[in-house]
Amino acid sequence: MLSILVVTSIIAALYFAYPSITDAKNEEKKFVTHTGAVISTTGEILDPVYTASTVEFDPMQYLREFNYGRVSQLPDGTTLREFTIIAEDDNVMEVSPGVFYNVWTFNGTVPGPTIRATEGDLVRVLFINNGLKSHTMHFHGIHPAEMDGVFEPVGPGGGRFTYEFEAGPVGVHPYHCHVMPLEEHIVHGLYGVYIVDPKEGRPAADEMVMVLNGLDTDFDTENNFYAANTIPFYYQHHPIQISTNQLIRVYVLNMVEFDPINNLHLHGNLYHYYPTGTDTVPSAYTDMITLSQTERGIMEFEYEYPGKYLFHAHKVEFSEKGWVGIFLVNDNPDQSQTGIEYGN
Ligand SMILES: [Cu+2]
Repeated sequence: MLSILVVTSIIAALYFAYPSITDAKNEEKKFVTHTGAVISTTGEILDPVYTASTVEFDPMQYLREFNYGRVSQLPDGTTLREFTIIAEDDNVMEVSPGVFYNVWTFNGTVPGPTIRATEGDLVRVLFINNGLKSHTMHFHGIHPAEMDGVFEPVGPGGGRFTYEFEAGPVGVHPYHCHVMPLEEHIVHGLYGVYIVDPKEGRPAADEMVMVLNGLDTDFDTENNFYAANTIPFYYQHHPIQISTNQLIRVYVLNMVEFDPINNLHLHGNLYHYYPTGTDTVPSAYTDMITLSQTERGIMEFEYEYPGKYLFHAHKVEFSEKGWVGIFLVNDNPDQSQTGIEYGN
């Protein structure tokens, strides 16, 4: 007993005499990129008590929220959609009870807003970098080289860049920061979904977005938490309410870094799957898809029987660390109801 007290006292004395021994803030982290280059980064830890703002994020609101931009018509009849996206990198969010994580955000959330346009529209994005580091917006899709968000870093403290391109091709695409070290800028949260609708539209459906992501809260280039839409276990404890005999359309994007693959299994049902959403004919009717980094697609399904159904990663480690949710299927009293209005 006495020896335990002595050892404890020595450790405590050392801590107060040499706090840097135990101060993780001073540890420099090294990333090995896919090219083999070694990049040093600070991996700094922000104290939430001294941080200006704490991010509030509601995964249920994010799920069905689509940003169509400020809409106007050009003289030639083209629809112009203007968006303002602001990057910040000094906020924290309580991602799990007691776990505060330095999130880097587009418009204050992880993921950033779901940007939506119709094929052929002119998309104009005013990007403002209010962070402490350089950032960009790199959209997947078709656009001129200078709009690719790779070779034009936008400086911190209010740097601006206007990205402008024609919306296309039809599908679901990611956008993300493309500043090195890329893994760091992505895992902290600088990504979102960009949907391009076909001109003729898609059938009416209850539409939602799921970004599959991971959180490396201890900067060791391994994820500690996994989720659909950032907050571990959120949709398990707050089931997504849907109706029987109603078409459900899920735009799914995998943004998990460090782990080579992610996957998505749906219980009690199968879905039609459209990889990247670029084709109008589904390539599979399945209950299981596997996705690598930034792979994405559209899932469509209807439930015939009411009740609770899980959806989750079938990579069990991921589901046990948060990537699991529930669809609560309610009896649809109105069998003629086919879903929310498309495109509003
Ligand atoms: Cu960045």
